[in-house]
Order: sequence, then structure tokens, then C-alpha cells
Amino acid sequence: MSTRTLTKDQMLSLAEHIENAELNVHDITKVTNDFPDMTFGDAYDIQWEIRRRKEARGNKVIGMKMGLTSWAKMAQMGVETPVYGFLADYFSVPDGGDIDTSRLIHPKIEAEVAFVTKAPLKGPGCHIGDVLAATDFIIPAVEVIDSRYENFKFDLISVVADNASSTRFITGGRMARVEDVDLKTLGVVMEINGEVVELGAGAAVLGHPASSVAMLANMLGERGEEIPAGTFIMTGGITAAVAVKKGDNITVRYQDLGSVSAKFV
Ligand code: OOG
Ligand code: MG
Repeated sequence: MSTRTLTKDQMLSLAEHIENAELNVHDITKVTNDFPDMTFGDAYDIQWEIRRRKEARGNKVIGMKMGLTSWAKMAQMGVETPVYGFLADYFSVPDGGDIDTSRLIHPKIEAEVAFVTKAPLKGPGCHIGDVLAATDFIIPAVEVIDSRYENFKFDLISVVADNASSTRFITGGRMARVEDVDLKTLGVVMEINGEVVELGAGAAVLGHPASSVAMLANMLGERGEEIPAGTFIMTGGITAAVAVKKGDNITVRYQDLGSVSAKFV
């Protein structure tokens, strides 16, 4: 676990500051501008405090996400280390549903594969075989990310503190058993208003999306946390994220697993 540079009061007030940007839909400068010595330990403390604030308000945490797990995403954002975040109940949008752009700052969409576990996973030492054995099913998922930072520009420490830009997600298509899908070659095609904007295959995510779940277990293990059985986990964007705006209809097609759609209103 990395060291801390923030006092408890600074950590608490940064959590409030960042969460308020989400709740009040306005951007902020990245937190490392004012606190350049912040560490990953400080940033995850802030993220866990935002999670605590939401739970104290009655929101439920309904899953986890990994981010920056593909080269396309790392190159797009100029960073090279995956990060995790949590998913709150109100982030979930039904397949084919509307996403209210008045609640978002500058949304982008990502094509992802989600896992649902049937046994706990605990790092350190969690590997892909453990993940495959503990997987109940996989299901297509599209994430809507919305960095609270100006111009969607950040460094890793800032994005961790901002819950890895989490804001909305849509699951859909068809669930499948992990042994029935070749997740490395699983093709995805992203369309906005009927036009293909990105495409890719599952191997873009750390060689195999299950590796992303193993990495999550190992990162949580550093804080003494685990992935409980029954957890929904998004493994990270396969392609670069694509900006969307009010009026856009989006569909992501998954090879043999159907599609996920939404409308930005
Ligand atoms: C950070 C979150 C990235 C993914 O799937 O790679 C992410 C960001 O790019 O804003 O969710
Ligand atoms: Mg994502």
C-alpha cells in the first residue's frame, strides 16, 4: 500500500469536492494541480470515501469496474496503468433506455464485457484460472464515462480519485457461460446513429478480459478487500471511448451475444 500525503481533512474535503462535481454536473480542475504529491493510496482513499458518502445517502454499490485495461484506452488517455472504480445503483440504465445528458458533463461510451462471479476472489496471487473457475456468466455491457475534470484531461491519480470516471452503464444482449465463448476473439462493433465508429476484439483487454478481473482482485487485495460472490464487474473498454451528445442513438454489437443500445436525450 502506498504512503499517504493528505491529511484526513484534506482527503474528506477532496471527496466532497469531486462528488459534488458529479452530483451538480460541473467540471473541476484535476486534483493533482493543487496536491501534486498525492499518491495512489490518497486517491483510492478519496474514491472509497465517495463510495461511503453514496452508501450513507442510501445508494447501493452494485458492482465494480476496471478501466484503462486496453492499449486503445491507455493510448487515448496517455496513461499506462489500469485502475478500478465502483458502480452505484443509479448508474444502471436498461437496455434500449434513455440517458439524460442534462445529468452529464461530457459523456463518452465504451464497449466492454462484464463478468458476474459465483465465488469470492481474493488477491494477492489471483490469476486468470481462478477467475474463470469463479465466473457464473459473462454479459455484454456498455459503459458511459464522464470525467469530472476539465476537457476530460487527467493523470492516473486524479482519475482514481474521481472513481475512474464512472457514471452510467447498460447491460444487454445475451448472457453466456465463460466456457462457451472465446473471449479473446469475441468481436465488438460500436455504432452511433447507425455508423460504425469503433471495432475490436476481447483480447484488447489485457490479452483476455478475465485477466482484468484477476487484476481487480489483486488491487483490492492490497487494501484487504475481496470480490464477493455475485459481483458484477466491467472489465474495461475494448476500443477507444467515443464522445456522444444529446440525440445520439448508440448500439454495440457483440459477436453471438446480441447487442446493447441506448439513446442520449
Ligand atoms: C477512465 C475510465 C476508463 C475504461 O473502460 O477504460 C474506463 C477514463 O478514461 O475516463 O472506464
Ligand atoms: Mg470503462
